[in-house]
Amino acid sequence: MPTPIPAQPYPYPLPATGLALIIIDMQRDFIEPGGFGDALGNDVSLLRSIIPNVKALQEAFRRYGLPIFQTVEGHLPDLSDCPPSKRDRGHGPIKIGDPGPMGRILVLGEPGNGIIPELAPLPGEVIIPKPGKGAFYATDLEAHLKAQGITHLIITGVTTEVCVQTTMREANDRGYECLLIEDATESYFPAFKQATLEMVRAQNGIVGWTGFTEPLLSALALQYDAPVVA
Ligand code: TIU
Repeated sequence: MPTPIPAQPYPYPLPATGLALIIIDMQRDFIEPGGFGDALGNDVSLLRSIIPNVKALQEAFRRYGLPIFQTVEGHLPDLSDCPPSKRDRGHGPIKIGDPGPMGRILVLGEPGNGIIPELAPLPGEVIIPKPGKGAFYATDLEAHLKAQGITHLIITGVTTEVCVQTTMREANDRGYECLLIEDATESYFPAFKQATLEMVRAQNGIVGWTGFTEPLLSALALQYDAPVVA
């Protein structure tokens, strides 16, 4: 039986099985100075506030043996998976593939492409490299989810209106029940974050649900912490 947990537009049915945590693009490129986010002209310090909540969710999912999928946005060194339109967009002085303070901008395997140390995956945890904004486009995420019988996704990460929203819409169209965690997702643009939250839950949850970290942690503890038998 699913456990209903507080969410908008109505309680989210936390399932007994089939749940996974998705952490989108918590990589140095977007969160630290000198990366892609910075090159696009953004104040990257705005994204740091969610790190403790994403970490708390990551630790809870680890504790309960539930799957965690982290993504990183990045391209092959020869940029064969980067459309010229994406490289040219932004008209900034530094483009994808150019050298930067954390290695080549948005190239897989470069220091800037690494997940921030606070959220570093453990050996064996899945990292999905993705060339697009959505985590389903040109990746094997869906194959992983199907292989593990996942039906419900807890969605976190950055940035809310770009890679997070695109991923949530892709997941929703594929039939996944998605809960976006308000205080575990962030944007360079507070108004865009707010608009995304409202768009997701409008029309009785046209794209899914929005909720907060703490009620989810409490529900997970109730559901998965084994009762102590005297
Ligand atoms: N620029 C921006 O807000 N985001 C991205 O380019 N990628 C992600 O959202 N990960």
